[in-house]
Amino acid sequence: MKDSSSPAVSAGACFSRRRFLRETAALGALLLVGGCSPDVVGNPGNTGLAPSSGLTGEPDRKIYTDEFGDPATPLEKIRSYGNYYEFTRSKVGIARAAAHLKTSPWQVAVGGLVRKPRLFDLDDLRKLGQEERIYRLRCMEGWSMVIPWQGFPLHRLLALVEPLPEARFVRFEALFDPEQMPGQRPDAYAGGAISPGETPPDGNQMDAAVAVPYVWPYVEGLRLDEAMHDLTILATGIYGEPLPPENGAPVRLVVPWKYAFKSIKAIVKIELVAEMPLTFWMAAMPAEHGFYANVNPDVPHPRWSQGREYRYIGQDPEPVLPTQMFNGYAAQVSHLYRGMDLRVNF
Ligand SMILES: Nc1nc2c(c(=O)[nH]1)N[C@H]1C(S)=C(S)[C@@H](COP(=O)(O)O)O[C@H]1N2
Ligand SMILES: [Mo]
Repeated sequence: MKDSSSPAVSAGACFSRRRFLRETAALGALLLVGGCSPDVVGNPGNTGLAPSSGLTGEPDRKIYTDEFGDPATPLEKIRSYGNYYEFTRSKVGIARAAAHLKTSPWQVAVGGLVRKPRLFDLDDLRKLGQEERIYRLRCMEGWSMVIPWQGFPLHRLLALVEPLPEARFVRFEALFDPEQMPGQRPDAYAGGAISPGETPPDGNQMDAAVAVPYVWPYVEGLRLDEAMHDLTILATGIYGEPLPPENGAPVRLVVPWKYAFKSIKAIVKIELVAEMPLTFWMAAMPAEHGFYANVNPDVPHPRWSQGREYRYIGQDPEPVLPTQMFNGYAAQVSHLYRGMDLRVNF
């Protein structure tokens, strides 16, 4: 990754100073640190949700932070920057491109190696829960966000269909509908013709040199134990509102310790399988996308370092933070990979 400009670095330093102060704050003390982002109040040792201090001038506004006290990305930013190749290879303008996606009625077919295959409609899914989970989402390209999702743990759905003993992996499939999704049409990205919009923060133009023959639909996969982990959710909302089309409506996967391409949007099918599924990105660019895709600052991407990330919180410049092992969820998930070589299983 290219060196960031000095303003970005100093914003990052400011950011970590705030984190340091927060972590060393007296127990239970409400901490207000000016200078960096004055309207953000950290909440040490919290559940991700801080009560409003009343000092911001908006007494009842709910303040969202992750478990480190890092502020959530504003909804406008979450909606206006991302990846959704079914619509475009641009990282901006996805909201407009996806605005008319028909997300209701919708069904998710859950089957394969299960005792009780079943169709879930949106009501069935909503009944599985609307918990709030504030997670960091770290894209392989070197940017990240903090997103307050609503959803439910995937294990709740898997328990209902009763996986058979032979089931070792879970395969997810997104919607295939070229009429609605222009990126799925045969000529969509022919000849490397793309409309890049904005380049990733490190200046790399993803895919610019490659006319990749994408194989639709978008497919992702998890090992069964990863799928059963309580951090793994199916999300149906953001910031208390239904998921916007551009962020994967009506239902998407969120696996916070893995690079964000694992968090597949617009899911229509979930299958329990015996073999490791071939994912969309493994098929398209195998040298750059492994099956595991755990966030790991020590294993560089073939074209850039993964040691740092731009944290998008709507500041100019955005802060630069050190990327953490398993995206900061190591205590919860590292046991899943004990004894594995994470360079080989990238
Ligand atoms: N179906 C589908 N899911 C997808 C993608 C996609 O192109 N299609 N892109 C992935 C990538 S690379 C990223 S970074 C995240 C972006 O999610 P966001 O736009 O909600 O931030 O979605 C992931 N899920
Ligand atoms: Mo991504």
